[in-house]
Amino acid sequence: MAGNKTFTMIKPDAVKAGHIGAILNQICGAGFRIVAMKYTKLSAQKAGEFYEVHKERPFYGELVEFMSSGPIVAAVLEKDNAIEDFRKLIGATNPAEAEEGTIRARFAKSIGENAVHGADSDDNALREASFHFAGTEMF
Ligand code: 3AN
Repeated sequence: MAGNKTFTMIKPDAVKAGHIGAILNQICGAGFRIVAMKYTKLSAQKAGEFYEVHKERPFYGELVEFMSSGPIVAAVLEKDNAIEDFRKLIGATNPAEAEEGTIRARFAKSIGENAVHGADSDDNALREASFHFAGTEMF
């Protein structure tokens, strides 16, 4: 899936606030095709595994607790230059610094509760997609 796919999650804060439809609309309107999608909830253990790369960071515990606090939407998306274009579409990690009109500027509350996740490399997109989806669930 190198090059043209990315992985995203609509996080518990945005789901709780009722923004699933608006966020998916913005993603599809920006030219991304949905390859796989699931409405699910991570256990604390699964969230811990997903964010294992951040294990040493001071916010790891808070991140795991938040990401397992409610349902999420997980999805694999396809578009040319997917990783970079999706990162641009969602905006900076801290919504206060996110460019106007980006998903985080529109829907995120704080650096911790920032509405959406976007994979930051082809390798991570592949790892994250396989974490959530079997090959038979991607189309
Ligand atoms: P991004 O999601 O923009 O790639 P990362 O990889 O630096 O950002 O951080 C992963 C996730 O960890 C972020 N999406 C956010 O939910 C959380 N996070 C990052 N920095 C902080 C922080 N200073 N305090 C609390 N949570 C944070």
